[in-house]
Amino acid sequence: MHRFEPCLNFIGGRWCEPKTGQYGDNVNPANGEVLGVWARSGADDLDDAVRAAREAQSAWRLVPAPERAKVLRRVADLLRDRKDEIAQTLTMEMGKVIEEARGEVQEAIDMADYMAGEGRRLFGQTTPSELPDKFAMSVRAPVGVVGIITPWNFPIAIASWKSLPAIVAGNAVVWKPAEETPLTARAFAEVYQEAGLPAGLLNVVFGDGPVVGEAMLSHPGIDVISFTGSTETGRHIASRAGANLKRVSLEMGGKNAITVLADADLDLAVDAIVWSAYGTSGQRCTAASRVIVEREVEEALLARLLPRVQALRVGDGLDPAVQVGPVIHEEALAKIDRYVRLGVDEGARLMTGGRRLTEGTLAQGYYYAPTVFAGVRPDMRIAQEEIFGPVLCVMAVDSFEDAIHVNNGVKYGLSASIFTRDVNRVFRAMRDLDTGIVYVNAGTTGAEIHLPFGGTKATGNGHRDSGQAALDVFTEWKTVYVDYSGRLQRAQIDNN
Ligand code: UN1
Repeated sequence: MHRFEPCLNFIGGRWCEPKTGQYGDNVNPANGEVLGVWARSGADDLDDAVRAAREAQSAWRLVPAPERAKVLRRVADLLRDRKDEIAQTLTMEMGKVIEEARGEVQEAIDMADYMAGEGRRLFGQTTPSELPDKFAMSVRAPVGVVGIITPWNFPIAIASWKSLPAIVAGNAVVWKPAEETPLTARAFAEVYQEAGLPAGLLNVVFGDGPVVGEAMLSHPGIDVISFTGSTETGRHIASRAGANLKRVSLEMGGKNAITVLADADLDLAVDAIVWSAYGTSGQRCTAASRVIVEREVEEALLARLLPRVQALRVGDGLDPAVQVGPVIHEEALAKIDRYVRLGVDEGARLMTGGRRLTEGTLAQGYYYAPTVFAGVRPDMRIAQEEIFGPVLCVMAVDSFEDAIHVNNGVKYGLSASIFTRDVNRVFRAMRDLDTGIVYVNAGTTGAEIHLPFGGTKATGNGHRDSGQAALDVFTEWKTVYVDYSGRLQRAQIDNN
């Protein structure tokens, strides 16, 4: 017997077994326990979900947005009631420490509150017409059915970023959650159900990326795909969905750096580095995996940083004393370790960590020691590629200009941070750092839900999650001209 009931698909308001009859295991990364199973669905299950979504959306688009928003308000309230319970489940299946899990559920609550407010905005634009007695405006129309594909590292926050704006804007959603975090997905779907979201507006199809995800990309009943995950998968999604003329919004990898200039408050910078590099065991797309430090303070920074990293308590995230949980699974552990070996081979100096932790009960889970490399050169692979684990590369530079150059010298462009007390450099950095998010005197993590979230270069494709910008993913601009002159007015006739 498993601790949890099987995670079934949620289609057309009903919980249903997958037509394949197959299931996959949900494993607790803290101790290897199989918590339960999830439906390993096939393309037929997806088909049912899309059909339910299309039907439900044809009525939902006619419901006034302030009425739609009432459901979101109840979603927020139910999430508030269940915050602890959902956070516990999230920690159990994903591994992040409990206070971060609570923070993540709070992110979803905030998004529900924020997007509920959007029900009374969804602002369009009115514009003067070139012609007399004519009115011109552009309004936001729903796109139809939105396919969302979400990762395991923020199983409820990212799902909330995508589903809530989609639904308030009048769309229906077909959601493929990550295989690793089905319980959190189910809990979120239950909240939607109990909040009174009409059947078919949120459908959950559990399954593997190559089966369910792939079927979403070519399904004619899905209008938009919103994806968060690896750049490799995102690239594939973009090309497949592009061939089918679907709009695609992609949030992908990062290789985020914290720059520490010589005039910085070093203690503050160290606090931020520890939090941004090792929070969520480094498994955030916004995690800091590089520190770019002006050479004259490198020694002083390392002297403060290393003891702090060594003192981090690693263990099961349900223990409130633990600061760093496990990584998601064995393959992640192996990948992180391969990068660490590579870093050593490339000539970087391993200062601390660099190994799997197997002491006592840690052996049953997937734990990696918080790791610091120093003497890293910007062209090393460990300084260029996303590791997605608790590994930090420290690089020394000789000037502010070099720091910006090194920050920008990677293929990704999500988040960047700079520590300095020089206001001129703050504004220069704001202008010249080429990422979608810039922090000044704060770490690279901690984006707030009412501002646009996303990145440049290989991190994104120009769209943004969160904030008002999210609405651009889930709506079409519809331009409307109303001529009240009572006669035919021909535009673009030049008779001067
Ligand atoms: C992610 O890692 O995919 O800014 C999202 C942050 C969080 C979101 C991270 N609010 O770190």
